[in-house]
Amino acid sequence: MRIIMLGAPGAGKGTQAQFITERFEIPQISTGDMLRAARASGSELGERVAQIMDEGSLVSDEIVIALIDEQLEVQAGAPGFIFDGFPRTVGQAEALDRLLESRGEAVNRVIRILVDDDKLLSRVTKRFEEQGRKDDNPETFSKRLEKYYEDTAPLVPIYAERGILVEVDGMGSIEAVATAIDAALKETA
Ligand code: B4P
Repeated sequence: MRIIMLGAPGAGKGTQAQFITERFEIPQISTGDMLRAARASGSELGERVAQIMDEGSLVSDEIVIALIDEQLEVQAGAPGFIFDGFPRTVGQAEALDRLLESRGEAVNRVIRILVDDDKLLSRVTKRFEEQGRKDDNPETFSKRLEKYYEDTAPLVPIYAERGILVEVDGMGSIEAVATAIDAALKETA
């Protein structure tokens, strides 16, 4: 099973990917986590991505695709993957198709978590107050949301046309959303 978590920043992609990882026993590949690890390492790459993330922009396709390629090698033999926060652009989606195809694999499901903009802002603002993640400050968040609509939302019709898109209401509690995803995955299995 190869699953993509799709949704606006703060929709709960990472939160829900953790539940799916446990249920299907497949690894979670989070580009956000990988990029945060790169910046924490203090490497030259880390310094470059830190600036991009803090201003609410997307890290270049080239960097992100290289990270994914590396992870697919590291995790070769896994029964599937959950891609959390990737792909975020049409270029990334095309690269993922190529990477999987070269391994005789393909994406099986795309779970789109739907949350209103106001709710996204309140969740991310809460995390900003609690954890101080720089890209969660309200001003940067509106830039991230803009980038989502510009660069990531165009993926929705692409996956819908393939018949692998599953849409889930993400407005409820974490548990309610997890239950809805579980039901949607069962229904489309
Ligand atoms: P990510 O780490 O992917 O961050 P995100 O979009 O904000 O998070 P997500 O939707 O996973 O929300 P979460 O579960 O954390 O990306 C960060 C940055 O990295 C990007 O802006 C970009 O710069 C860069 N990046 C990452 N991938 C990239 C790529 N492929 N290409 C280019 N750049 C890339 O939930 C958010 C908060 O809401 C949490 O505090 C959570 O507890 C809460 N929450 C979740 N679900 C809830 C619910 N149902 N009810 C109440 N609260 C909930």
